[in-house]
Amino acid sequence: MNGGSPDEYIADPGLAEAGERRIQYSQRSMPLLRALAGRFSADRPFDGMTVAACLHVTAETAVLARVLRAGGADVSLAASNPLSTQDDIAAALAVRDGVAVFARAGVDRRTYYEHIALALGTEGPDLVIDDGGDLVSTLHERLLPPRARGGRPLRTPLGGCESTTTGVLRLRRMAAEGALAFPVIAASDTPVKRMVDNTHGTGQSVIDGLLRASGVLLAGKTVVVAGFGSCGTGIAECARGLGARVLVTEVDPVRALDAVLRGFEVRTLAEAAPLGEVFITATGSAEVITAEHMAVMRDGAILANAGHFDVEIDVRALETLAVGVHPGVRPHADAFELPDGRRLLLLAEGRVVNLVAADGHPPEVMDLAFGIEALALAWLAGNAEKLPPDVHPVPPDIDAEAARLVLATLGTEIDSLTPAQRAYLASWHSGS
Ligand code: RBV
Repeated sequence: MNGGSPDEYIADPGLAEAGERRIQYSQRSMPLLRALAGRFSADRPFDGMTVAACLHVTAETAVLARVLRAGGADVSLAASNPLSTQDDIAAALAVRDGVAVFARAGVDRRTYYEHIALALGTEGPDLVIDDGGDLVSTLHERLLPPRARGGRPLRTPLGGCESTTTGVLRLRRMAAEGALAFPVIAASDTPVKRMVDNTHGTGQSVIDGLLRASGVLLAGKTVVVAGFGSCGTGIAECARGLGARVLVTEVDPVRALDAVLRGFEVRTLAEAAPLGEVFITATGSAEVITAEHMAVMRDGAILANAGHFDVEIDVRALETLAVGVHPGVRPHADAFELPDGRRLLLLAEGRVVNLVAADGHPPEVMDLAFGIEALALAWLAGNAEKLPPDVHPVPPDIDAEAARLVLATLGTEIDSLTPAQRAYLASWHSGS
């Protein structure tokens, strides 16, 4: 769908073999996507279609790209974060699979957006799969002719899928303004994705990134988790599982109560700032940890962000406060020296720590998350024209189908309702 040679936009095509080994390794733990590859190569739901993806370029994403290819799609892929690309995986997809990959680890902001624009091709894709909303917003800017340049507008895609909560919130704001031009399915809102991906996937992989980057012992440490949504819950539980004392901060009274009832200490961030030894933001909001908090933090405090965008920790404030910076004290860890001699350690430049300092979610998690998205995209390929341009839930059958397929591969059987139970549940007559 694009004219560029695939090698031009990736770091090193020579890494393809190393990438292939890791893709194969992940694929072994992705039974749902393996089953879908078989189904899609028979049904070819995407025959003749182009799919533009903006996702973290990981081994699991590569398995998804192959499933889409098996279904007949022409696939292009840009990164959904400038630091999360795994260059060996980008090489394997570009060299071995004919996927048009525009992704290199460590690109600047301009190149990041150029790569997304390239992934959209010259005509525009039929379907999109996004993570955070950068591809969909870039695409919208190019649906109308850029008058100054006199360029040709892209055609409107049939539909798309959004992977993450931050992206869904952004799309809802677009839809509310009447700016969304095509239907998008909010994959991150399904119960299965929330449970498996947000809670368990984020919980484990954020701790993985924190440990790899800082090497800290969590047992006995005071860990502050800002935000107790489905991601923050998983992070708090995992940190507690490793023996940390976990303080939670929230703005939502229901979530705060949930945290209290699960045995966490709920504090304001101002209260928690001088107590915490590790801070992890997972709010999806901006300006959560600010100069005011940094001013009272303990020497050696570690700051990490798990949110999609790098806006939760005020990195600029930290740079301004610091009298000295020691970059790379460990991979993905920079120490900031404050005028009074305290040092604060910032991980992954304040970007999403589980994907920058670790490998992201484990394959078992992404199997379900991407399985749901692959099924949703195939459904859109046949049904998108019936949907108005808005944010739509994943059709409920898809969640159940994904769970059923995974249970089948595990050899786990479940009961079904008897006719008597079905009649009971359908009636309002019988009480006690
Ligand atoms: N995520 N992808 C991976 N291993 O490919 N790990 C995490 C991976 C996704 C996750 O599903 C969520 O939608 C998003 O990254 C957060 O940016």
